[in-house]
Amino acid sequence: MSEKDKNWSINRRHLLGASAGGALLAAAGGTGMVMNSQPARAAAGKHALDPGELDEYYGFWSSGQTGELRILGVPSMREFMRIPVFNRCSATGWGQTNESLKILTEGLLPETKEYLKAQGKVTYDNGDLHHPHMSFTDGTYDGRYIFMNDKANTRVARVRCDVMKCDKIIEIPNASDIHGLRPQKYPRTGYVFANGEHETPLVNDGTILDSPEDYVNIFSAIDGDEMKVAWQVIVSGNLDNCDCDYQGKYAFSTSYNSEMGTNLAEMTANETDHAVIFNIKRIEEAVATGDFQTLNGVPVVDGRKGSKYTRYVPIPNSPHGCNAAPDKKHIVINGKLSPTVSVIDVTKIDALFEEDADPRSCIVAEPQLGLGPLHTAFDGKGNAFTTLFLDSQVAKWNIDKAIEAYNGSDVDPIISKVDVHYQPGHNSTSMGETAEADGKWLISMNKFSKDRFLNVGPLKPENEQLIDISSDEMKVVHDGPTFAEPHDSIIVHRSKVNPVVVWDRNDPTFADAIKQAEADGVDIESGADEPIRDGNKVRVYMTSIAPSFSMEKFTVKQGDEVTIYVTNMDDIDDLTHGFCMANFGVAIEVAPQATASVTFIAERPGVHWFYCQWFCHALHMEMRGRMLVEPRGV
Ligand code: CUK
Ligand code: CUA
Repeated sequence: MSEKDKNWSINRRHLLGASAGGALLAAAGGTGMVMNSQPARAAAGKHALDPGELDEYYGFWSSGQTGELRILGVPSMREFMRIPVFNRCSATGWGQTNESLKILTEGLLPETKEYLKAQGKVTYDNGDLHHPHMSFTDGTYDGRYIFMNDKANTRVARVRCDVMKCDKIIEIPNASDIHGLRPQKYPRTGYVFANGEHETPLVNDGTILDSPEDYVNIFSAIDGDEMKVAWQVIVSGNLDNCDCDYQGKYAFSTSYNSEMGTNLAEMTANETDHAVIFNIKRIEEAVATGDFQTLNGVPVVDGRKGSKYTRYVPIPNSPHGCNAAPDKKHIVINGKLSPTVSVIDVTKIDALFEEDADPRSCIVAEPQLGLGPLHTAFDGKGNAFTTLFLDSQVAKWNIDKAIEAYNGSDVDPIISKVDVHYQPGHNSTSMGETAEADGKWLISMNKFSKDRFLNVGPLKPENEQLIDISSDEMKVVHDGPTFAEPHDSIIVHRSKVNPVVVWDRNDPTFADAIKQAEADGVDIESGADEPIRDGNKVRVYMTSIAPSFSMEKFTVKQGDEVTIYVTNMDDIDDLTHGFCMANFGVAIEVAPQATASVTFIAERPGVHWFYCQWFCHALHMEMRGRMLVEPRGV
C-alpha cells in the first residue's frame, strides 16, 4: 500500500465513524478507497457509498409513461424500490389483486367505467406520471403522503409513506390531462393543486367538437385528505406547471398556450404568454356564497380573464416550470422559449388583486440565463439553479443579485454554469422545494444520454446526473441511467420518512378480505382447510409461512370463479412471499403480515401448480401446491 493509499484508508475509517450518526455524509470531504482511482470525484462531496452504508436522502422519482413511482437513494443514486401506481406490475400483481383493483377502479368517473367496459377492461393499465410531491406541514415535508399526476388518463394518485404503496387514485372530472401538480405548503396539505393541460369543451360530450373558441382549461384543488376535488377554476389559456406560496394564499400556474391554439404555429404565435395566480381565499368565498356552477358534482368557478379570482401576469415566452423558493418570498417562472426566468414577489400580489393594478408589478427580476430555461431548484442560501434545455447546462444564479440587476445595477446574477449530458428538463435539490432546502445536492434530469453509456440499441436510457452544489463551482459527480421517463424527483431527508417494516394486520388495505373471511366463518390468520363454496364462486383461504402454504391442494370445478386469499403470517423483516398460479396469468406479492387476494375463472381443467414466486427460503422451490380443476360435466 502506498503512502497515499494509507492516508485514504485512514480517512475512510474516520469518515465511517463520523457518518454513523447519519447526517455528515455530504459535508465530509470526499475520500475513500472507492474514489481512489477517480481523482476528479475526490474533491466533491462524498456520494459513492460503500456496501452497507446508507444514503442521507430518499429520492422519489417519477417515471413518466412507465406510470410508476420509484425510490432511489441520494447521493448514491441506487434504485431501491418501484411503487406501481398507474401501471400494471407483473411482480406485485398491482392491477390484478382485488386490493389494487379497488384502488384503481373506485375513483373512476361513470363514463370512464362504461368506456373501459366496452374494451373488456375495468381500469386503465397505463399512465404518465410526471410530478411526485410529498405532503407538507408548515412549509416542509411531513412524511405522510406523496401525490402525483397522470397526464395520460387525467388522474391524481396518492402513495402512503408508511407502507410505500398507493392507496387512492381519483379521476379528475371536467379537466383534461392533468399535468402540473403541487401540494399546499402552508398551513398543511390540505389542497393538492392540479393543472388540466389540454383544452376541451367544458362538458366534453360531443355537443361541441371543432370549435376551439369554446374550449377551456381547468385548474383543480383536491382535498388531499379525502382525495376528492374541492373546487375547480375555469381559466383563460392552458395550464402547464404549478406551485403555491408559503403563506397559503396563492397558487400559480404557467400557461404556454395563452393563444388557445390547436397546432404548433398557433400555440407559439405570441411572444408573451402568462402565469395565472389563483386567489385561494376569494375562490373559497365564491364556493361558499354560490358563485359557481356544479359540474360532475364539483363547484366550478369562472376565473377567466377579468374575474376577481385570478390574475394573469404576462410572461415571455411559453413559460414551463413554476418553482417557489425556500425564502418563502419568490416564485420563479421559467421562460422556455425566452432565455429569461421571471421572478414573482409574493408580497406584491395582494396589491395585484386591487382594481386596475399593473399585472407585471409583481415581477421583481427577469434575469437572462441561457437558452431553454425549463425548471428551477434552490439551495436555501439565496441561490437558484435553472436547467437550460437547449444549452444543455444548469445555471446557478443569485436571486438578490437578479433583483438588483432588474433595478438597474450592472451586477451579473449568474454565478456559474455546468454542462450536463444532455438536455435537462427538471432538476431538484436536496429538500429544495421546502423551507428546509439544504444546498447539498442537485439532480439534473436529462432527457438524452447519447454516448454516456454502453449502447443498448435505438431506445436509450435517460441520464440523471448528481451535482455537488456545496460550493459555487458545481460539480457533476455521477451519471445515473434511468428507464422512461423520469420527469421530476424530490429529494427528502431521511429523517422525514419512517416506513414500517411489516404490515399492521389492521391495515385498511385488506379490511375487505378480513370481512369476507369473517362472513365465511374463517379465521384469515389460520386459513381454511377446504375451499368455501358459494354457488359457482369459490373462496380459498391460505396462509404462507416459509417455506409452505397452509394448503397443499384444493379442488374446484371448471368454470368456477375462484378467489385466493393469501395471508403472510411471517412477521420477519423482508420475508415477502408470492402466489403465482401457473398458466393462469396470476401472480401477486404478499409482504410480511399482509393479506392479498386475486380472483380468476378456473376455466382450465387439470392439475395446476401454484408456487411462491418471491424467493423466501432455502426451500422456496418447494413452496408450492396443486389446484385440481374437475372438468365440466363430471
Ligand atoms: S414537465 Cu417534464 S420536463 Cu411534465 Cu414537469 Cu418539465
Ligand atoms: Cu415463499 Cu418463496
